[in-house]
Amino acid sequence: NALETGIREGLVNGEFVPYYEQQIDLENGELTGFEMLARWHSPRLGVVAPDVFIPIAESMGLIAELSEQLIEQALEDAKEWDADLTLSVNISPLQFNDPWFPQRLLKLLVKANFPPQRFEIEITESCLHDNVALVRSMIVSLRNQGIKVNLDDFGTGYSSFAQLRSLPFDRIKIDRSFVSAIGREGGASQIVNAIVSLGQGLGMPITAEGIEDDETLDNLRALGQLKGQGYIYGRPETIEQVRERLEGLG
Ligand code: G
Ligand code: G
Ligand code: G
Ligand code: MN
Ligand code: NA
Repeated sequence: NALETGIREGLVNGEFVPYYEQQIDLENGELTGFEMLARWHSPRLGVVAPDVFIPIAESMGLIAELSEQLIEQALEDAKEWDADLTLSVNISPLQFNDPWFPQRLLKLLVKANFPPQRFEIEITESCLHDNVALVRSMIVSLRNQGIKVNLDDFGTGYSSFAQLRSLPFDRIKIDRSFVSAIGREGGASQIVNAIVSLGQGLGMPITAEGIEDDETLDNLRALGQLKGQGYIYGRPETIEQVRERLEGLG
């Protein structure tokens, strides 16, 4: 399989590159940090999206190696940023369900001399299996190291309210399918509103993903104190573009 060979070679040749998407405090418009999004700069295929290569890397048993390579690069990048900016990374369920995952992550942070308090992971509802106690102990052990654990793509999976209540997430990210439907589909803003209330009740702040226009932004700002991200602030950028952006901010 040509893709599998390409991924193996890409790992050896350092072809996997972190891109960064801004995360914004919607109250004051200030940058709070970046979400790292993987891209593959394949010599044969050009820039390949993670939807294509992540599932293959997972099936090849290479996802942890790939992810850790990207995290190492991202930590070196993020060390140059202002000390109040966070780095957030997406974690595959296969990585998250490795009992050694918290220790592997900590090892990367120590090696890079990066403060765990500025580091966040994003896991999806597919990480939350029936063994709630096990998932909980995983989250607790990460948080005890200072790492924040955010629930990504909320609303698209099957996580129950019971799970949410017993799992100590730092933050909930509303899936962009709900955000982009605000102002277009009846009911979407009610759903987003309900998730915001849920987050307030659980003491979990909310990030809205996939904000593309001013109207959606205004609607979200009226709902409460949210963080947000999306194309309205720009596309995911290379580290060179991020550096220029940060220099522009002074
Ligand atoms: O960047 P883009 O919107 O194309 O990302 C598509 C999907 O790939 C998203 O669901 C995103 O969370 C996921 N993704 C991006 N980078 C990584 C990564 O480093 N690891 C994992 N597991 N998923 C990632
Ligand atoms: O209070 P609770 O039982 O949900 O806490 C679970 C674990 O998470 C505890 O071990 C505690 O130290 C840790 N924890 C509680 N609140 C925070 C927090 O705000 N940030 C971080 N990083 N960890 C926390
Ligand atoms: O699953 P996750 O939330 O990690 O996915 C992030 C993905 O969403 C990335 O591939 C990123 O490129 C994409 N994305 C980020 N902002 C927007 C947006 O405003 N609109 C759309 N359509 N996609 C976005
Ligand atoms: Mn994400
Ligand atoms: Na998402």
